[in-house]
Amino acid sequence: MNVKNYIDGCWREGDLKTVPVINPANGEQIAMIPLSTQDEVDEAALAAKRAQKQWALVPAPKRADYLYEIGYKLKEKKEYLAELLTKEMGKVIEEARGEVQEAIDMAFYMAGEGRRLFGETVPSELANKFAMSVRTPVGVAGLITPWNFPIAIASWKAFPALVSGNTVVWKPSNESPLMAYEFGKIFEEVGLPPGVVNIVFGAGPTVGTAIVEHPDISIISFTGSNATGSKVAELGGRLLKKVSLELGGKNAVIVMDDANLDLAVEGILWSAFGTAGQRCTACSRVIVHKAVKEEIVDRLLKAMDQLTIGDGLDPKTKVGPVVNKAALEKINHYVQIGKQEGATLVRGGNILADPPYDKGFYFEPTLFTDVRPDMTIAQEEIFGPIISLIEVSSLDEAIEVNNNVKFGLSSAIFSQDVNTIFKAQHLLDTGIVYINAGTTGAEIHLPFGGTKGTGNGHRDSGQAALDVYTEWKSIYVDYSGKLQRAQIDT
Ligand code: UN1
Repeated sequence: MNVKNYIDGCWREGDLKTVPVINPANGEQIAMIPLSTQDEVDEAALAAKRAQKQWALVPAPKRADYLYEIGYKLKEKKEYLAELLTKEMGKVIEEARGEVQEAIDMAFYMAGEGRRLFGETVPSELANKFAMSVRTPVGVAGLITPWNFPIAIASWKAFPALVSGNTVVWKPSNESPLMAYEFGKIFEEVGLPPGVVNIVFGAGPTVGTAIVEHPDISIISFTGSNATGSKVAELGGRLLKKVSLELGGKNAVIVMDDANLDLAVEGILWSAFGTAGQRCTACSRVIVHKAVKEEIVDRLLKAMDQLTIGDGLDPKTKVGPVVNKAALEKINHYVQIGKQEGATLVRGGNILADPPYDKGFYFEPTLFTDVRPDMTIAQEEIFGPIISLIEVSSLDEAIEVNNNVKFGLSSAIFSQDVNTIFKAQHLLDTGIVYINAGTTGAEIHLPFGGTKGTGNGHRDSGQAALDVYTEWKSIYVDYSGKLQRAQIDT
């Protein structure tokens, strides 16, 4: 597969350098993608800017009609897309289907917004004057999306941007660019006007930076690492752009002494080892009440022994590969740090291959116990199948440990006591809280995002996403026939 940029409604070949896309399950090359330059970003931004004027004039319900068509196409191609998604980033096929479904749901949900982009009417303080506020598009949206959810996260950003009248310049990740390529084909098939969505493939430092810096791109929406996110914030901030960031997590599952332990173990397993731990919502810490610690460790070990590791296309596989060699090495590095810091490695901890690790990037599901809350493995995002288990003596201590990290994306608590549950949902300081479920599994019609180092206050998904891609315009209509002045006594 030879992937091309999609700019102004055309597939652009150019004579750009190319890089391979590798299937992380077996090291095979599955496609080549171009490494674009500033020129391609300039062309895409120009096309997007030109198209935006017209697109904003299309009534929102008509813009939404394109999203319905995109949703139907995604549905039609669901199985094909899911398989390709597994091949490009490694997640197991069941999860890949779920991810494509997330994009389908988002298409229909945001299409519904086309008839519901509500503003407000507000009573004026003056007689014979009408006041209202309406949403207007920001302009051209620059979307920079990650490899771990290449179609879902793109849909969280592109669909609200489009329905509210923005056009898009999108840089997908080089690790999993094929969903973007397929998306481009769908945009073409449904007849989305040229320039409304432009897709530019390439390296972050070149293409990403060019998007963030481009004077015609007014809003940047980025999901990815904290290191890159703060660069995006700095650059975008200096240029006074609207910047929406979804960054890392250090999500915990709390297991209280009255928890349903079968359920808790299932929840931990799914959230820690699903997607090989490569979700920003993945469970990376288990904070367990001392009364049930031994029991939880025993049960987790038994359950971990049942996990089949392998190619995600095999329906028996429960844990697929991690995305690339660098990820393997990073995860391995954290395991070594955990051991050095004195945590007890009770299961896993190994790369399942020999150097140079180029035949599939597999890491054993890993469990550390005796982890102290201040250890590096309990503080930093690892993005791999590693659980750090921390013992506590009370709900208050569990909440404090949960909150005492720089991130604030997702948290979960297993308990059957109504007071514990209500206190926890109130005091856990993350943007997403689960009661009696793991830390993953956000639904598309609720706000998605986190507090503290996880972002900068914006949210993907749900109605909240519209706030990212629209500005409020306040409109006053004075029909008194005289000059009335607000705030001035007459
Ligand atoms: C992410 O890991 O970046 O809630 C997104 C979940 C998914 C989305 C995760 N629906 O785990």
